Amino acid sequence: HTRLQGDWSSDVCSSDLDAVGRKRGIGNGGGNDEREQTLNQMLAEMDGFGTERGSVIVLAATNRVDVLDNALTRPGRFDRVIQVPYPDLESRRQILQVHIKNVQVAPGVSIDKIARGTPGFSGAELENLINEAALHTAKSNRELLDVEDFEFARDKIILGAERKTMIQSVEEKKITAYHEGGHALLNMLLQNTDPFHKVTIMPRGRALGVSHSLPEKDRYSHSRTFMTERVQVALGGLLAEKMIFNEQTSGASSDIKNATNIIRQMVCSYGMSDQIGRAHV
Ligand code: NHX
Ligand code: ZN
Repeated sequence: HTRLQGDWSSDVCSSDLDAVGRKRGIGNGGGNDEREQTLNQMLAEMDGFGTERGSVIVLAATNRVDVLDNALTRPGRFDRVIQVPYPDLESRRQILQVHIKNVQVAPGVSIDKIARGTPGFSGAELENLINEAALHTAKSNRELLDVEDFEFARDKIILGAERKTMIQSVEEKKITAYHEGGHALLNMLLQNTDPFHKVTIMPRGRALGVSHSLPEKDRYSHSRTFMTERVQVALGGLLAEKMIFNEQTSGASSDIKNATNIIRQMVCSYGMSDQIGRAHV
């Protein structure tokens, strides 16, 4: 959020920079004079006009640098640009540590495990995770947030709400169970995968079931072996369906997409194909 301090008109003290600072003159609904005036004045003040030089400090934040007016991002306007990436493993630990002080957790709850299971979560999402876990605890009239509460909260945030009223036949549940079992087995059998975490056939959001692994550390590059094994795990669900039922279902679409994306990257971006670089027509 934007914090405008000093002599800046006192009624604008907190807003999103992308609301005020959106590119001018490209028909953002039209008749947005007030916003343009605000932006123009802000630009002028940032240049040091209209106030004593140096008395206006503009601190702003945005997730949409791409929509900001060019005049705002030009050199001389903001002196410092600080990128705030999604928190890495250690940062997630520290963020969780901060928010977890507000609740009481049961023995056995490992901040490290929660942090490992939440790659790509923002600080706000981590805070939300603890809130959702606390709600789950409160709903069952308990006081201490346990491991299961955190699992529940994470699954809800990643996959969506449980679909408790969804009626499935035993046969459908069996297909899902074998499908997830296929992922799980390959995850455990292969040597270079992230450690297996859990499977569930509780339908959530669009998913009938999922299989989870837990990364032990942040990865900044992936080996060919790791990527190949990821593809094998992704295809393990469909493989199990075929082996057990001699049949397949449409549900494997996200796995196929996933596997295809990894393979495409391996071939097209990382040169991990035997063919690349050779003369082949
Ligand atoms: C449907 N869902 O859409 C039903 C409800 C093969 C046992 N008719 O691979 O749930 O079939 O290992 C992101 C997340 C498509 C994108 C979930 C795109 C789910 C999930 C379809 C298990 N687990 N498939 C899986 C599954 C489905 C789907 C998604 C997605 C199934 C499979 C969904
Ligand atoms: Zn699957």
